[in-house]
Amino acid sequence: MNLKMLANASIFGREGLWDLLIENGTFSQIKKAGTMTAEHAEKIDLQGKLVCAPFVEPHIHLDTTLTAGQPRWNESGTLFEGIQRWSERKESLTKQDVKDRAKKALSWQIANGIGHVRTHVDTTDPTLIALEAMLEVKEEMKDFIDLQIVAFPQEGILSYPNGLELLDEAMKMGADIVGGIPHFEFTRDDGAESIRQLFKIAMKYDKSIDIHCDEIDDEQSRHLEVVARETIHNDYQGRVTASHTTAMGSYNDAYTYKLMRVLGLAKMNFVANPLVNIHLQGRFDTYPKRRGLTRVKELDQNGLNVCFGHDDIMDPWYPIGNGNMLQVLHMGLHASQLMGYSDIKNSLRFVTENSAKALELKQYGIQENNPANFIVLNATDGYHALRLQAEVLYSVKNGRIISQTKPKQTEVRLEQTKNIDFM
Ligand code: 17E
Ligand code: FE2
Repeated sequence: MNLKMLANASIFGREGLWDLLIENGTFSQIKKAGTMTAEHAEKIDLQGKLVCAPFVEPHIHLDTTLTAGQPRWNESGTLFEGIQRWSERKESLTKQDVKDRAKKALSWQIANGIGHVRTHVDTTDPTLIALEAMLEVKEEMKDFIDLQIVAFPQEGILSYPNGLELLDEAMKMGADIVGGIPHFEFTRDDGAESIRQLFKIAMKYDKSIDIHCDEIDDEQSRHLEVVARETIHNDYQGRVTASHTTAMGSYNDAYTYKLMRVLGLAKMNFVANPLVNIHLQGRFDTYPKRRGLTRVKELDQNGLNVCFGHDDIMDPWYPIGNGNMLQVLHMGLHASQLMGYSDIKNSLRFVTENSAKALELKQYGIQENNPANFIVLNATDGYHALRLQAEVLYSVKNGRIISQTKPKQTEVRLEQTKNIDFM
C-alpha cells in the first residue's frame, strides 16, 4: 500500500497546523498536527508550508496562446484589434500548430499549480480545426490536468456566416460548454437573440453555458440582464457563467442595484480577467480613464460567485503572461481595491474554490476522501502567498507529484568583509 503523511502543513481556510494522510492517491485522514498515528507512513515534514487545492483556471484561450505578433502585434491594445489580428492568424492554423502551443501553455500552467482549466476555443472557422486539435489535447493531457472546452464563437453566431451551425457542430463534436459573445453581434437585438439561441443549444445538449458578456466600456451594453433572465426562465441556475462583464464597471448605481437582484435569482457565476481587461479596457477614454473591470467586490458582497481568470498568454489580446494565477490575483486585488488584510489573506478563494464552483467541479478541496490533488506553496498563509508571489513547490495529482520547483535563494551581503568583488 502506498501511504504518505504530510506533517505540519498549514491548510488554506483552516487555522493551525495539520497532518494529512494520503492512501492510494486519496486523502484518507486529515487531523490536527501530532494527533495521528500512522507508523507505516512515509513522513514528509512541511514545516508550516501552505497546502491548498490546485489552482483552477476558469477562463483561458488555449487555441490562440503563443501567437502574439503573428502576423502583427496588436498595437492599439483594444479588444477589437485583437479580434482582427486573430482572424488573420486563424487562416494559417494547423492541428499540430494548435496542439503544440496549447500543450506548451498547459505545461506552464501545471508548473504553476493549476489542476483544472476551462478553455474557450474559437468556432467561427469553417474548418473547426482548433476545436479538433483541442479535443485531442484534452484526451492526451487528461492524466495531468482536467480540461473543459467551451465552444466559443469569437466573431458571433448571427454576425458570422453559419455561426450558429458551426456552434451546433462544435457541440456535436464534443465541446463541454456553450459560449457566446452578444456584445460583438451587429446589433443589440442580435445580441439578445444570440443569447436565446445559445440557451437552446445548451439545452439540446444538456450543457452548461459560459458567455463572454458585455466586454466593452459601453454603459449601454446590457446583455447580462438577458443572460440572467434566460437562466431563470430555463431553470439553469448555477450552470451559467458570465465572463468579463466589464461594462458593469460603467453602469450607474441605480441600474446596478436592480440588476444585482436578478443576478442573485439566476445564481450566476462571474469570471473577471483582471490582467487582460485592465490592459484592453479604457482604451477609448481620455481622462478620467475607467478601469474596465466588472464590480468584483460588490458581486462578492452580494453573495454571487466571482473568480479570476488569466484569459490569455502571449496572444493578440495580451502580449505577456506565463500562466501564474498569483499574478492574476495580484492584479485583481489591486484593480478591485480588495486590499484589506482579511481580503488578501482569504483571496486565494478567487483562484481556487470560487473558480471550482463556476466550473461545477466535484470532489474538489482538501478534505477526507477527496482525491489527493493539492499544491504546496512556499508561504505559510494566503497573505504571504500573494505578497511573495510564492513558488508552487509541489503540484500533486492523485497522490503523484507532477511538478516540482526549487525555491530561489538570495543572499544579501551587507557586511563589507563578506562582500565578494564582482570584477
Ligand atoms: N476574445 C474576446 O472576445 N475577448 C477576450 N478578452 C479575448 C478573446 C482574450
Ligand atoms: Fe476571454
